[in-house]
Amino acid sequence: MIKLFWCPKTRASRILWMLEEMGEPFEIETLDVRKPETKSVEFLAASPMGKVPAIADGPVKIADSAAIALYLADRYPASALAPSIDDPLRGSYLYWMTFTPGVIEPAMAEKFNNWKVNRGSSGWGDYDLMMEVLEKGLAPGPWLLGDRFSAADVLVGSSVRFMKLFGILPENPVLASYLERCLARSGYASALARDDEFET
Ligand SMILES: N[C@@H](CCC(=O)N[C@@H](CS)C(=O)NCC(=O)O)C(=O)O
Repeated sequence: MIKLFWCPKTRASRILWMLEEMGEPFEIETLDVRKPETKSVEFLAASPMGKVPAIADGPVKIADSAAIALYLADRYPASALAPSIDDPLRGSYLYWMTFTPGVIEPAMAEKFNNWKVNRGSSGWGDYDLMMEVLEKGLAPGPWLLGDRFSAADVLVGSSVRFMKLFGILPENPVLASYLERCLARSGYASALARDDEFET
């Protein structure tokens, strides 16, 4: 059975959402990333940096939201969260699957730390360019791949929620309605409800 290494109010909520969308059986090992003594040997084998989320699925042990989401969507195709390899949507899917770790998260760090970056030479462009491209990608809707909800929406939707939580999401009807659609999914609602059960 898939095991999710999870800590409340962290990026682990993304993979809990993903698992809820998939409908495959899974179990959760709860830890507190701030308390090293709660990090099991199995968790550290899955997550070399000691970061959540991580999963164990039989012999497969991996960390990092995007790597995990890519793995799960392909490994469990019945969940229909990834276009197949010969589907024309596959390219766009892969682009958006790497947008969170490769573009959104560095751009968030830029914003928080007030870095001055050169849009042309920084791999993520800059925060404003990231927002522009994100909004353009979401504008046709309802999902990044049009009518088709995918694992890319789990990664990007959760990143949009984090940006809102941290007060760096611009007021924008496209972003706001996308976030609303994500939050209305029962899988996301139950993943976030679990966060609320824990005091941190
Ligand atoms: N790129 C990773 C980042 C994971 C990450 O930084 N997780 C934080 C919690 S949101 C963590 O585990 N921090 C604890 C630590 O670094 O010790 C992903 O997207 O999964």
